Amino acid sequence: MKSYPLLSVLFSLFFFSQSALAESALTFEGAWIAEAPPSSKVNVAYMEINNPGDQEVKVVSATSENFTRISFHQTQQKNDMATMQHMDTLTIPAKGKLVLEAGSHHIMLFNPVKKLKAGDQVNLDLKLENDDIIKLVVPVKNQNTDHNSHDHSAHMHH
Ligand SMILES: [Cu+2]
Repeated sequence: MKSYPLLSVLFSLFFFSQSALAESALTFEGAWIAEAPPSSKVNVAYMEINNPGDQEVKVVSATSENFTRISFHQTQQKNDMATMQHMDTLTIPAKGKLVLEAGSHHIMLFNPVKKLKAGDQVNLDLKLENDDIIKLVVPVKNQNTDHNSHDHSAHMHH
């Protein structure tokens, strides 16, 4: 092995901390992933994203080593049916926040490599429009009975 890979890691770490300092970074509160029923092949992540900056910020994609695919959804109530709409980005308004919660915006995590249980921690990387990567460690928690009304396993996905 040459030293190149290590150097590039160090370089990107340096770059990441530089850009985090240079810009008004997003802050994340109360991030959690809901433990899914035994038969379910999806998990859902919730959090509050605050944007103290004076520019709108877009999260364009998310990745995790524990899931083969991640997308952004918004639940909408149509008549008596909750349907999920695919969102290309999570957009956090300038000096504002985006709340990801049951019945609203959420992050949909497909095909867990390892079945998650309450107490587990999941690495989740969010990529911004400017190519910055935000690395989150998100705890897995028991789903409240409230959230059972939004049963993702029953939904069709596009
Ligand atoms: Cu969804």
